[in-house]
Amino acid sequence: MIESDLDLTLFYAPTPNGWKVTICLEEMDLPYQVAPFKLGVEPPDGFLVASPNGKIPALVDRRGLGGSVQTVFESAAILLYLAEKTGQFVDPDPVGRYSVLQWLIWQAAGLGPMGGQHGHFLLYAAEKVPYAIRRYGDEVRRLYAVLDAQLARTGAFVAGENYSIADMACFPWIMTHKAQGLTLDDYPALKAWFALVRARPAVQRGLSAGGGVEAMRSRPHLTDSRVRS
Ligand SMILES: N[C@@H](CCC(=O)N[C@@H](CS)C(=O)NCC(=O)O)C(=O)O
Repeated sequence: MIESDLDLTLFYAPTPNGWKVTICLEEMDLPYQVAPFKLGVEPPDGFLVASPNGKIPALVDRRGLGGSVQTVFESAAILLYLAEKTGQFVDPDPVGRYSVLQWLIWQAAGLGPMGGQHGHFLLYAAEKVPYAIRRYGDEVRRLYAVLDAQLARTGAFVAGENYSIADMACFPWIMTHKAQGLTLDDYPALKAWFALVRARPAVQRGLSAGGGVEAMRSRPHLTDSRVRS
């Protein structure tokens, strides 16, 4: 395990699933260190213990539940873990809590994977597969419309009137809209929410964790969130 005086270590790469967690850590004002993970390269020490699925993000909390080391993988589980640890960004009452949980899981099971597949077939697949581009594209557009309607209903944030971990989960996947060939002009409530969330200082700090995308890709190194480059 990586030696540091910090309790929280995040195995991280600058991707939408990674940003969900750095945004959350910044919103909660929790000090953490970023253990860079270069996608497609030999994983760093301790990574597969924290993340048996072999994907980032994964969190190690040296002072976890009951005071012992806790590892958490899957970005939505990490957000929930941090929300419960700090008592922030998830409503304490059951109605509000389930609103947050539904939208958090909706993001993890729908918006994220469908956006990922659409991005892959649209931008990266060596072979152009029109059926796959159409299938995943249609589903991403449907999901954007679902989120737009929800935001029009709440008039504020994803799960209701309060900013929550559900917003932190959705935001990085809406950030990819241009790469997905979408315009937010088609989704007015989503567009307004996106501008509001993007302007949050903690969101900006979360997006530049580890020194930002360029630094992380060219010379990834262990980074302490208390020391900003
Ligand atoms: N459902 C997972 C998805 C994690 C995931 O797909 N991570 C990607 C980066 S965004 C990854 O680690 N890719 C590296 C690989 O597949 O080797 C989560 O939300 O944490």
